[in-house]
Order: sequence, then C-alpha cells, then structure tokens
Amino acid sequence: MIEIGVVGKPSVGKSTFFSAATMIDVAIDPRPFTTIEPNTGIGFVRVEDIGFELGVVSQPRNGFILGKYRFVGVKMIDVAGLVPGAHQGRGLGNRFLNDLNQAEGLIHIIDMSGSTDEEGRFIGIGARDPEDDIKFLEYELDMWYRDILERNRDRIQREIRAGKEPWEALYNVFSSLRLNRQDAEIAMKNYDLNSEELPRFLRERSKKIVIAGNKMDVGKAMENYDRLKKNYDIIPVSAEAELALKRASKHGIIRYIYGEKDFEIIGELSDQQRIALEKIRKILPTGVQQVIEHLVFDVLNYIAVFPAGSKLVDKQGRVLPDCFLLKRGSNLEDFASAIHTDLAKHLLYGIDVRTKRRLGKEYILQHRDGIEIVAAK
Ligand SMILES: Nc1nc2c(ncn2[C@@H]2O[C@H](COP(=O)(O)OP(=O)(O)OP(=O)(O)O)[C@@H](O)[C@H]2O)c(=O)[nH]1
Ligand SMILES: [Mg+2]
Repeated sequence: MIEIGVVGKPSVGKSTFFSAATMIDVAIDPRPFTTIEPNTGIGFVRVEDIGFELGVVSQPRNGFILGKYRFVGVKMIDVAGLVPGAHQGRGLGNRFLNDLNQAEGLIHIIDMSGSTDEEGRFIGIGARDPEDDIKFLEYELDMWYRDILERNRDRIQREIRAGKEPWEALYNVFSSLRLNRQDAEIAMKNYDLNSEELPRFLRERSKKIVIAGNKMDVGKAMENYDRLKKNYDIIPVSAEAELALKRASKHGIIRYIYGEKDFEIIGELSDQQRIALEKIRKILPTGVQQVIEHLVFDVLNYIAVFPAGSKLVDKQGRVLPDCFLLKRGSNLEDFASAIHTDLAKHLLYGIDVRTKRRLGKEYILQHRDGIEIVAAK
C-alpha cells in the first residue's frame, strides 16, 4: 500500500488532518508537541467507480463506496512536530522521521493563518509569515538525509572499492527511504558523495511534497494563500471543518460525500450546530481529499485500475471487489503481478470490460480501466 507521511511544525493541525482523513480519534490540542508517538491509519483517495457505468453495484473488499466514488485506501502516518534545529536535537529532534522511511510522499501542513510561531506557540492571528514554515521544514528534511548519508558514507565507499557500481552502493542505503534505481543513477552521475547538494537531491526524489495550507477558516489565511499560491504548490485546507463534517455525518446529522463542495442537513440539530455547519458550508471543499488526491494522482503519478473477473465477480461472487493503484505507465503484465506473481507468470492476455477488446501484455494501463485477466491454467 502507498504510504504518506503528515509533517510540519507543532500545532499546525497534522493530527486533525490525519483524524479527518482516517476517521481515527487521536489527541488534538493547541499545546505544541501533543503528538509524540506516531499515529498510523488508512486514508483514502476517490476514484469514480466503474460499477455504475457497467450496470452493477460494486462490493469493495477494502475501502467503501460513497456517492459515485470508490474510496481506495492509502496508509497515512502522523508524526511529532518538527522545529528549526531539529537535526541538532531541538524540540523532539528528527529521529522520529525514521518512521517515515517508507513514505513515498509527504503532506506538509502549514498554518495558513500565521498565528503560531516556529515552535507552534500561539502568537496572534497573522503574526507569522507561513512561507517561513515551508522553508525551514524542507531544510530540516534535507538535514535528516544528510545525517543518514554521513552515517553510511564509509559503507558506500567500501562497497564501491569492492567493485559495486556507485549508484548501486548508494541505492543499497537509500532504497529503504524509497529512492528508486533510476534516481540513484542520476544522483551518482551528477554529484560527488561529499557534495552538499546531494542530500537535498535524494530527499526531493524520494519524498515528494504537497503543501496543505491549513486553518483556512481563520482570518488572514485567505490573504496569505493568495500571496503564496503564486510560488508554491499549495492546496487550501480546513482540517477542522472536515473533521466536524465527518463527525456530523457519522451521527446522522448531515449527508456528506467526503470531498464534495456541499452537504445536506438531514438530522435534528441545535441553533449553535446549525450556525457552525453554515459557516463550514462557505469554505467547502475542505481540501483534505484534494490534498491526498493531488499527491497520489498528480505528484506521485498513480492511476487506479479495476480487476474484473468474468461477469465482473470474483470466485466468492463479490462484484468488482478490488481497485489497484499502480504507477502511470504500468502495463498489463505489471497489473497481473500486482494481483499475484503467479498470475503474471501464466498471463495470456487481458479483456477490456467496456469494449470487450483483447489487450496484449504490453498494453499500457489507463486510469479507471476495468480489465479481466486471462491466464493459462
Ligand atoms: N481554526 C482551525 N484550527 C485548526 C484546524 N486544524 C487544526 N486546528 C487546531 O490546531 C490545534 C493543533 O491541532 P493538532 O492537530 O493537535 O496539531 P499538530 O500539528 O498535530 O500538533 P503537534 O502534535 O503538537 O505537533 C488544535 O487546537 C486544533 O483544533 C483548522 O483547520 N482550523
Ligand atoms: Mg499532532
């Protein structure tokens, strides 16, 4: 499963975002360093389900259907807050970032209302420029990579002396941080092992970042967003609003398709609740779904593909039970091996469930393809 880390300085709303995305209750508090041990759970990306088009009602094995969407799971990790100088041991240090080794992408939560200082203490709305949050955090991530490189430099050099290709020696250390072979090759072609730019290069390639400009419901946030969006890939978010909507939906007060621009009131509620909900309605969408999906589909380049047994059911009779996330550019053979290694070995061809056309092993998968795999017995 794809892994995504939620990072940022203390008190920006990382745990609120995590909780809104995963529907898991975790500690949320204005006091900095509320989270110490990481929280892990499953968040979701939306994919328009293909069942409707095919005239069937899908029965997902994992995830769920809401509205016209299938919600497909991705693993999310919410970690402690990072402060400037963390690599020198300030705050909780940066060792806890090792919990993010397997993360392929990061969601960087910033306080768009500019009301917290570099350590997450409240200093009044608009008192801080959120751009400063972006810069220091990326620097601390680079320092995390630099430390790892320093600890392993001797080992890498030893392997090179023993005859390993330089890229392979580098890859052996950084593959555990999700660096791929190709990027390891580019790194060793362009940088010396002692180069000061190497850690940043490795970090940028193996931990892609999307910025979530959180607390958009607070004054000054819109002003900051309009200024910063010109230079950064930022999505406006109110994690608190998303959490409130999910809770109201769980209690049967509203009907809300997560990520949509509106909701419907269906239950009894107090005047106070109504006022709070109407305030939220003005800032929809909350941005939580949008951030996760932007990272997974646009930045990490995943597409969703539905395996469809004959007549769209699996052996147990479940309708379209699965939906796989695969890298854009994957072919039919990659799809078969994602389902089962044996299936790839005996793969004959695929059938497009919409057109009934035969697809060869080299067929390049498209987003929302539904494919029946035909393999030799
Ligand atoms: N107004 C507003 N407040 C928010 C939003 N998201 C989170 N908060 C508040 O910000 C404070 C900190 O939230 P947390 O989710 O605990 O922040 P964190 O980044 O996990 O903090 P640490 O674990 O201490 O690093 C809490 O009081 C939240 O209610 C938001 O979208 N809008
Ligand atoms: Mg937290």
